[in-house]
Amino acid sequence: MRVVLSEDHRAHFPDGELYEGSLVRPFECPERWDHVVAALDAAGLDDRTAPDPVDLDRVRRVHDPAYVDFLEGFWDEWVASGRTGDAIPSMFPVRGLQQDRIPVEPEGKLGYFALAAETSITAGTWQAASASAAIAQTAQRLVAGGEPVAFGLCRPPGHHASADQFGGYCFLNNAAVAAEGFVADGAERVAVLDMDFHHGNGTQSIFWSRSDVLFASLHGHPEDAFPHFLGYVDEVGAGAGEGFTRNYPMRPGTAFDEWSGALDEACGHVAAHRPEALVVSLGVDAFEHDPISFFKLASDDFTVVGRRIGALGIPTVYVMEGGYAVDEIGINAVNVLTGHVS
Ligand code: Q9C
Ligand code: ZN
Repeated sequence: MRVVLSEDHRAHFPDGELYEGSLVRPFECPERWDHVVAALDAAGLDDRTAPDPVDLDRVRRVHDPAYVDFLEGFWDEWVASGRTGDAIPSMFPVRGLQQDRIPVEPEGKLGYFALAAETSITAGTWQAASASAAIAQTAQRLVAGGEPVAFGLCRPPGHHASADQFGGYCFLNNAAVAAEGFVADGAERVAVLDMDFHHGNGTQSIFWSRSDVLFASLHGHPEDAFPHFLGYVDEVGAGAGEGFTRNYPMRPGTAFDEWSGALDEACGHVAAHRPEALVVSLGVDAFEHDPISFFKLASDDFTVVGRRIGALGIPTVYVMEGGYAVDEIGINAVNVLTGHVS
């Protein structure tokens, strides 16, 4: 299996994450990547490739150009305005406020393009986020070129990022970039299967009105879990996209027997779509010991997940998403990959 990865992720590591009243060491930390690499080594998955330079024209097929410009240039604006610490959004265009006017002052601009306050922008955020998208693009290119499966070891993750908002540790939506890459290369039908514990609100919103890219997500129920405001079962897409979004919200304590039933259903929808390519948002925060999540999957269950996805027989790009039980993130992610090819 081809693996695409880069050290550029290290450029993004904010000083703190706003969490339960404190600034804590971010859960989304660089050692997550090291543990995945160590597990890839242990499994003999050593066919490694560096990403090609990011193709921003393709990124702009799923992200608002003004948002891409914001991510690329914001840190310099922030510093030029006299700030020295990381940029943490704290004011948002919520109900009752203007939705469509972009403030000039950096704090306002930051809030305009943010969906949550736990995610900071720091000096190296653009370097890391654009490299992460480049990894997804390169993995997609490999699979479009005939590889049956590739893994993009993306960091930062992407599935919470919408066309024009960052948050949930995400800046550019790597899975959406990969899925849209297949469309750009001529695919008529693509599917995104999101197995991260959290709902992939960004990916869902990007493809909401489209029938060519099916989106299916298994996640903590929005009544109970981040991102709180999307991911209900009655969200099925709109217009031409009606029926091409599928949500499987599950309650605290959900274990593999129930979760795998939802996976089977989601895989059924994926198969019925007859996609030419599949993108998997590979979060492993459904793991039983994840510090910020509440499902109960065991490490061995992830092998079964990979086997189930591999049995679909669809050319597949895996992109790394969440997973915060750092010591086990590698084995859990690699179990999916080895399951896929077994
Ligand atoms: N009490 C990803 O897994 N905060 N993002 C959760 C829980 C944000 C997760 C707080 C979690 C974002 C890619
Ligand atoms: Zn997650």
